[in-house]
Amino acid sequence: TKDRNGIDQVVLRNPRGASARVSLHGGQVLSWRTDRGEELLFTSSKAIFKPPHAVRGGIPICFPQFGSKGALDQKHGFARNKIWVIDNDPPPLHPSDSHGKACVDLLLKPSEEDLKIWPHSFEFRLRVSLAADGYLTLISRIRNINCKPFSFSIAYHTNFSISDISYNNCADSEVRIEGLETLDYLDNLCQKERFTEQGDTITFESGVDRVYLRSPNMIAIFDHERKRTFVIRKEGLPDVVVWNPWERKSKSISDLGDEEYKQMLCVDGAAIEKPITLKPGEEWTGRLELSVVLSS
Ligand code: TA6
Repeated sequence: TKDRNGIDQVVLRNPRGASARVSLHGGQVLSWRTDRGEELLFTSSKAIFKPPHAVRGGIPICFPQFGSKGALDQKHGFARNKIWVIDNDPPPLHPSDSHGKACVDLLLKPSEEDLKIWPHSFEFRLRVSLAADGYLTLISRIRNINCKPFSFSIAYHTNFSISDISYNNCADSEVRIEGLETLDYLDNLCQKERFTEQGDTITFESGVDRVYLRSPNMIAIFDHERKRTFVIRKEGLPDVVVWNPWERKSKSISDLGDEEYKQMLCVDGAAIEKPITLKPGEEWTGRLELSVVLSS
């Protein structure tokens, strides 16, 4: 299918009726639905679907840099702003990564223009797959096809759709994250200073913009009100970004509605603190697997 700007999108469906929609704009997953048709990812009603704008919602891929820290002026790098292509002949992955799954393989290579601002030739292969049980998996393979090493950061900037996060005083509508307890984190709201998490779980009462370091490979987001638990499993992605802009910052983000921060929570599997270095010919693989448990 095509979006309203003529950009191709691929819809993955599993036999039970769960689905995922992937746009070639950014190689971005824009929708992930359960077999009951419930949308699990947040997309802003003000999202702009025209490159070079990045789409506010779903799972933008931040590459080759996260945030503004790095050689590029472009926040979060250029991968999310580019049109990717379908890779019809991807190098094989482990059979368990394809068997019984609906999947699409995408490819991003740097343009002449990209090479001027980031002079490193690479091939970024992304496989998005939807399994029979509704699990959504994103596997990134990044290869250095240059004659000198390069380093990069990466994040799957996942916008989860949640019930009202600002309501967390009421025990019934609590949104919380488990798996980040006792970890060190960098706080973007405090000059990237390093702190150690003290709480048992992470709950929300104001804006949060943090990079949790060296996290376990499984973390969970509990959404009490919606009776949903998202489970994030990851490999090769040691860090976890947690972001919610809250009320004041939302007003400064033009492609986010003033009240929409209540319905979103970004929790990213990422490799940020220690950039990944690839020698010529080397390839890195990072994997993110998302699932949801509905209890009702
Ligand atoms: O930590 C996440 C973050 O870097 C925040 O600072 C926030 O601005 C967010 O990403 C979204 O970035 P964007 O460029 O999409 O507005």
